[in-house]
Amino acid sequence: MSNQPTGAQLVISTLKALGVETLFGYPGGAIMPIYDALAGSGLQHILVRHEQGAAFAADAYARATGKVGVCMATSGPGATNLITGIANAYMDSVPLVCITGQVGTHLMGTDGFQEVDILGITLPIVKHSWLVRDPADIPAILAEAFAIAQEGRAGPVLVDIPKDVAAAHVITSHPASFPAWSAPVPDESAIAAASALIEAAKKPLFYIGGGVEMAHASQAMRDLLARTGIPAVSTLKGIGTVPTTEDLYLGMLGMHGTRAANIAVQETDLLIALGARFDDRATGKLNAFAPNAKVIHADIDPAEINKLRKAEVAIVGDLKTTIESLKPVMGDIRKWVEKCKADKWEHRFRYNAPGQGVYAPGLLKTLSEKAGDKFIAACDVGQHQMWVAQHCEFAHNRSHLTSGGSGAMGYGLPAGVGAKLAMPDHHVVTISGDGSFMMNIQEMATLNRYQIPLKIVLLDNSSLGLVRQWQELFYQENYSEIDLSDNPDFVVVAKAFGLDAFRITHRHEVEGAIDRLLAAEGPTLLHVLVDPRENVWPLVPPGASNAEMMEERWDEPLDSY
Ligand SMILES: Cc1ncc(C[n+]2csc(CCOP(=O)(O)OP(=O)(O)O)c2C)c(N)n1
Repeated sequence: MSNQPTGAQLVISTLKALGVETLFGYPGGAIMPIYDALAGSGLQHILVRHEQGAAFAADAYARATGKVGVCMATSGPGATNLITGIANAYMDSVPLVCITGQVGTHLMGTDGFQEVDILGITLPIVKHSWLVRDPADIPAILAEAFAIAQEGRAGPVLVDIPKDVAAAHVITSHPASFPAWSAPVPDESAIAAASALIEAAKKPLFYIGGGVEMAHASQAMRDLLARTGIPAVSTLKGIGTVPTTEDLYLGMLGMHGTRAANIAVQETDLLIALGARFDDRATGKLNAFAPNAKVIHADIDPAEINKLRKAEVAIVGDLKTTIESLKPVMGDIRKWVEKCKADKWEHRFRYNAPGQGVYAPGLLKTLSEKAGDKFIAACDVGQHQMWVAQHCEFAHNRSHLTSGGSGAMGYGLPAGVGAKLAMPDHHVVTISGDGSFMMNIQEMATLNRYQIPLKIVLLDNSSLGLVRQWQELFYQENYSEIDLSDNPDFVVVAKAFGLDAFRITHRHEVEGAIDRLLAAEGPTLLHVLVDPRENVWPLVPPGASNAEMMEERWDEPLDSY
């Protein structure tokens, strides 16, 4: 037996050298040499129960920490099970390194057992990918993979390693280094042009996207807000970049945005887009979006500039530097700011819903208030996700983890696993719907195995609520395949997985239940029965302009929940 390391051993030692502490995965035939090298290595490997869970958990780990997430899977079905998670990270620009086993090189191209061309399949949803042919290349390839995942606009990369390459002994390996990358410095003349536009604007507005936090620029953004006094709206991914309680923050814009945010976008004369990509959920009908505004667009990715909306001034480069460099001498915008604040107050959410049933928006508001500054929400996809975006308070950045671009149901539970491991001293809560929860329900076993004290709030409306809402509003109440009234008893299921679990059905139980949930020591599920007819408001109908928001109408006077 050679004293030289195998390719697999190099994978493990290089991951450690690159600073990896935790990774998520699931073993199988083609990746066995790597799992063999992993045992006893000191790396914390979390054995999830489905590879999709590994990718989502690694994604949330990356979002919560700002580091690179790492996941592993075997060839064939193991690798394809990662795909939804890879696409999710790609859409939301999350740095993720995915390592897949591949069948031996002599079997590649023969339709060998568990062979799939994962490089080919993932081509449109990765920043870069490698098929390793020589084990000596492993350190250099992994170093490059980590660099590419993080640099510029972050995203997922894939390293596919055939079994024989992993098993082979290496004679000499290339060092694990990759030239340091530094973000392009924004052009000074563009910064000056932007400052001039801001100085001249009567109704400027910040449009904060997820890119600000990805650039580690949240504090700079908070300072810029304080320095200029310009109101701000955010995208779904931008939530938490500035505290949601901040006076100048008007809320999320777009389809389920706040009325104040959408009014401000309609009226602004200068939209300052920072790390935002003019996604259709944010803009609504594009040619009616910010109709009176000039646009300043700052982004690390030049491909975003002028993609959907022409920018008067484009600033390509590191967003942190851009935001810190913007130092306009502000004109008098007091009237505009007062108007925005008045709209925010006038159109504030109300929580006095009729009836005694649990009102989900009120519950979520109470949850975030009780969890306080250490609250981190890992959301699933549906009505509950939009309610979290609308009604929860987020005091710090990286606290709102959601599948924004891809909208992948099943994200919430594994994302909670990843986030709680990353931030053990925070109140990490997965907020899920009954449909979404079922998609990765098996990860409760992961919580139990490692006794990860994640808290789960399951908002159960016995249906695919968001789809039901659209069918009600836009398909003449033709309810097609959205009924989940034959759900299992989730409290029993959670207990069978080893979690503590309890249920509430009435409004008066909310406070006590949240206190109990947050105080619980182990992984705990709170099952909440909510009214299946409840809808998310406001709503910009598909294809409409953000000015055309549909609203809920209540007759009772407005008071607090
Ligand atoms: C993997 C996946 N499949 C389908 C959809 C389409 N979809 C979006 S929301 C939704 C319903 C979600 O239901 P649930 O998780 O119960 O949440 P609710 O809307 O009831 O809060 C569906 C089916 C999706 N986003 N992701």
